[in-house]
Amino acid sequence: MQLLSAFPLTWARPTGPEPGRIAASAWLLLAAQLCLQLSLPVLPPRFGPQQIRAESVMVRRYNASTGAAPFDSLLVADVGDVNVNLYNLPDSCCRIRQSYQKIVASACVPLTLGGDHTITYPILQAVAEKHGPVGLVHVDAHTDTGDTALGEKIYHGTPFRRCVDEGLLDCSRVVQIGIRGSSYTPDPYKYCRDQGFRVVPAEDCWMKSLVPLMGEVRQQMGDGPVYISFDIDGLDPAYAPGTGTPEIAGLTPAQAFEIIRGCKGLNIVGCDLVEVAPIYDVSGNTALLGANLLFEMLCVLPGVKTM
Ligand SMILES: [Mn+2]
Repeated sequence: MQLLSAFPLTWARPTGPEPGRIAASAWLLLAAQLCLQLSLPVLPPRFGPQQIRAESVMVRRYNASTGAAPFDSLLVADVGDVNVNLYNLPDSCCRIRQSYQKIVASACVPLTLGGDHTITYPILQAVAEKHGPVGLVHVDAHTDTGDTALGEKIYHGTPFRRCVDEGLLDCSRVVQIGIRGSSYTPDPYKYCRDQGFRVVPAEDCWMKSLVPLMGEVRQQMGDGPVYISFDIDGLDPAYAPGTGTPEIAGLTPAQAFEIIRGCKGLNIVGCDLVEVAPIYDVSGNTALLGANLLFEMLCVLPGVKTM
């Protein structure tokens, strides 16, 4: 049995830290709740983890569709939030990296609730330090490979460029699915392709099953370590309006299930679900979707038995 043990972390809320609290909800693993005081467009996702937790009460023990029984197979714990520095983004990344270094050192596979997509960068620093450069299944409307914004190297549009800079990705084992929308440059995917990433635009996903695509992705990933980073804006805003940078004509929830279920059998070493921004969807449906996608990720982790 793979051990996913509870790990004491401090608990950060927008209203101030309560050191030492470990949330008691049953199944979610970790929230890196990145609060960005200085970058207004990405402020809203800081409330994502708590709303995903709230909606996760509707998620049950077994996956009736796939037969996966994660709670009969793994020790699953919500280990609370990573404490971040509200006034310093680089220091927040440092704190996230240090927290995840402890988590991966204790043989946990972290599933992270976001939060701003920036968090994937320090998480992958810790994950790659343990496992070496990782393959990446990245679902998103955007490639998140920008270089800078207003001169800043760290924000939610740059995490995967920073990961490439630091050698954290096995670039021939990177796939980006659902990419679309208007861009700042005439060929926005050039950087990704130059690195060896496979870019799958949303147009290539429209009105079709993604089961064949995932067969190719499993071949691409091979036996090496794989990280899944799922930006909720990869889905169409009709299904997931609660996000800061929506793009029309995106993936459907059924396609999201096909992508995640298609990762079964891979050597998954971590996952995240990011960019849920509750203020844009007070109904909670986006967060409910996020909670279910995290459950699907839990169901495809190595060691999960089927009924
Ligand atoms: Mn993103």
